[in-house]
Amino acid sequence: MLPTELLPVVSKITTLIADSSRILVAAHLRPDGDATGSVSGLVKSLLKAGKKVDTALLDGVPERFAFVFPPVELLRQPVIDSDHDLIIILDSGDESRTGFTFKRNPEKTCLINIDHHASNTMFGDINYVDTGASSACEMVAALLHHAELPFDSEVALSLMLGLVTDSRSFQNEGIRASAHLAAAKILQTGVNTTPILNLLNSGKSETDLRVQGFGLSNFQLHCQNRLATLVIRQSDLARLKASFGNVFASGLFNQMLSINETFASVVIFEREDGMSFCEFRSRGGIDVKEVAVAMGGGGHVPASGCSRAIAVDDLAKEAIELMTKQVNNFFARQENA
Ligand SMILES: [Mn+2]
Repeated sequence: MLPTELLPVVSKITTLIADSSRILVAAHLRPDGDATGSVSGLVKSLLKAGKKVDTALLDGVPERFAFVFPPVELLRQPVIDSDHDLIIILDSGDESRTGFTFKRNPEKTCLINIDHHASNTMFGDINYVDTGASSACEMVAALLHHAELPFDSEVALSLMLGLVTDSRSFQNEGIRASAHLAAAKILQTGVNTTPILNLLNSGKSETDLRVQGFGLSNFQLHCQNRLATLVIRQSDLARLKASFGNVFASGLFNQMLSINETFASVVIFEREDGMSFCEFRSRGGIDVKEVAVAMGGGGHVPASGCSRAIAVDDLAKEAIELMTKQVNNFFARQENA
């Protein structure tokens, strides 16, 4: 389940967990299925192993993922004075993505970074970073398996959530056998995956679908249809009686790539407080992370994002310009190769 070159680091983490009694587990702001699943899966396993565990998610657990979360109280204060033996940060390319400031004595408290983002800054004392992994959940599954930590159907439910959401149901390009081996390990526990299937297949609200309809009627194509772009302003959301969260839940980010000629997309949208967001997606190897990083964000080669406190139309102009260049350069290189 684990690439051979990662065995030493995972063995090191195994020893550190065995030698620790108080562990803090955290993940990124606006937790997605993978952040929620990896945190809750690891926390459940560590609790079952008899560890004292603190769980930190600054934005809390999204309602729709709450069914995987154990009944623990979350730490939500922005500055955490940590005297834990270990801090484990999951699914975060950088420590700042957690939204927390961890005050720790590095002599006493070791920081472990477990992540699969290509933009990871290796911010941990120990970095278990596997950019070929489908999800942080796949990596936690490999760790629990290797460390022989508790891995029952409750742990499995959490890990399945991030495995299927981050891999888009195993449809991502370059998905490895290890993702399927993690799924096998999860299913071997006898976990009932019906709640996850319901979430994937019937998890949208009426408003999510109205926002999806708006997006499908208003996207634009550029670069000989290779690039799809969509801007959703607060005025559009107000007319649909929708909010910022409905854009994430609409499925639009990936749907732009279902056009057979389209290889990259960007959706630019606005939150109630004026913060503006971009979500980039691609297929065929176009690197959208480069664009996201240039705009102050991060992520993966095929899926990245950024957010800035500027007007949505200004962010859209910049994003569309940079994406146009990225797509044109990619195809120019292909044609010259
Ligand atoms: Mn992830």
